[in-house]
Amino acid sequence: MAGPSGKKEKVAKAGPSGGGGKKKKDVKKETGLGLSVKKDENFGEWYSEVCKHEMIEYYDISGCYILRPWSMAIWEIMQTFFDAEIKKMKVKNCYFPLFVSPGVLEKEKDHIEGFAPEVAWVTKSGKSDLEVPIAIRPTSETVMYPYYSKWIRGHRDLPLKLNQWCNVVRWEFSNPTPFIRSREFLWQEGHTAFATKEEADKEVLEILELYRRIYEEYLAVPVVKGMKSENEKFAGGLYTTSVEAFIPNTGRGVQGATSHCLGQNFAKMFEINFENEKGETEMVWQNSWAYSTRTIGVMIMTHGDDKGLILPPKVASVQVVVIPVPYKDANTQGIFDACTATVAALSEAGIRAEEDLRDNYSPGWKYSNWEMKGVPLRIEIGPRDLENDQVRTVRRDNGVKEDIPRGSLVEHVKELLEKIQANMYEVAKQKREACVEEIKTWDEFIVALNKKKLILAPWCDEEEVERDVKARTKGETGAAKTLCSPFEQPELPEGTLCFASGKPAKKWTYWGRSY
Ligand code: 87F
Repeated sequence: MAGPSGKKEKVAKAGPSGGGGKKKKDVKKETGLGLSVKKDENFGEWYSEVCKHEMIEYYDISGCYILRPWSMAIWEIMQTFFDAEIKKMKVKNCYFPLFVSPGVLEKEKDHIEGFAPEVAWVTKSGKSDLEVPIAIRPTSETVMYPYYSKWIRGHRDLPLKLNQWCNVVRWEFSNPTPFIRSREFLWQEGHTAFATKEEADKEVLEILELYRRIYEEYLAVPVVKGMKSENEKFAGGLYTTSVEAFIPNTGRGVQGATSHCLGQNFAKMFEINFENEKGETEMVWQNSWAYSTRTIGVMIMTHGDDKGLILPPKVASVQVVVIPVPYKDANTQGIFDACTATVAALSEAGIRAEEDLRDNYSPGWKYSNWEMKGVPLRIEIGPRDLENDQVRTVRRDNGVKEDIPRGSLVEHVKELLEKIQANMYEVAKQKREACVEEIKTWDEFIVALNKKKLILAPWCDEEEVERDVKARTKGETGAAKTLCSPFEQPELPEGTLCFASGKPAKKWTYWGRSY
């Protein structure tokens, strides 16, 4: 693949209006710029190509990916937001070791059972076998909770609210996908302990709201907040809440983040007890919650188009790219200076702006390159703009061009970035809404499933029935399962029956295939 490291062109052959040099087609032929597949035609290939445009690099171990600065910057922006929010909730950061001794892992045997094949082990140091193999954390319950037991003694030690930002390893075997399913990924895991269930319940929803905000306010991805079914909840916990996204192109749901109430299960296992005000011994109530770099994959899938990535302004490390459009013997230095001054003015106002003054690429090449990388707003400055004391803005989300006076540059750009952020969310939401189908019967369910719909169905909420639906829909593309029961429930008229069992329905639940 030829990126900027591929063939290079001579400088600038653009028209004075900043039309962008050579025709797009020619640029593509000469430099290999542009994607080779369309999002609608081969989604998998499209996704992988888009990711390679500086978000990730493939690695020589299957399922492992290099996060390049372009994606790491997005992670850091989300991290800054979330970290500040949990600190307001009095959560403290800490760091526990990467390695887990087999003893404690065993302790959680019942819950780990299904996960066991995914646990990676260190068995050697140099050429000699370790006396006892050591597991690599797939999650840190068993790493942390023995110390919770040690640190929590009385009611004054509660609540204990810890979080860690770290990597985890899960040796998955189903098809790895950058960000969405990788064998090592970055996340935060919060683990909290309370004296009462009420406090725990309240925190579960506070954290879930932060996850919704990451998706909707930062990544411009609409999500549904809801409750996981008994089959789909974290087996070690009491109940699991999640935010669920949906990818229209593949018709798959994707679990965006989870916030669990663990109840007292782990307290029992790890003997995490405290003495209450009356001097009686009680078990703590625990929660755990996490979101991971999967968020970035969901964002890419949601917004990208046939030109490449589209980054929401709030998470873009470069929000505005400024490109000079020199023309023949026009005042090239003046144009370059105007670009530098524009970046300086934007940066001064807290907007993340960068100029692209490279002299070995044409403006047209640069346009395509920054479009591919998803920069939300492009500013072009050519001779005519200089004359008129204006700049040209081009939106990445809808291609709309506008000439704005340099005098009101900052206000205009701020407003445009806000509009882009809002529009990206609205467009994504409309696309998702167009996929939602409310059904009542099994036949309708199957038709909707084959049409890649996000299915909202009345359900009896029985584990056996969900297992049955899975079995009946098993096929090449994976079985259908529940995604969540939305907290916002449509009205369920008296006498409504479950679409799958014919028993009285208890709630509306989202169903679909999923990642
Ligand atoms: C894979 C291998 C071993 C998921 C695993 O969601 C264990 C596990 O326990 C495992 N995959 N899980 C569930 C993780 C639950 C929970 N942990 C803390 C979270 C949030 C953060």
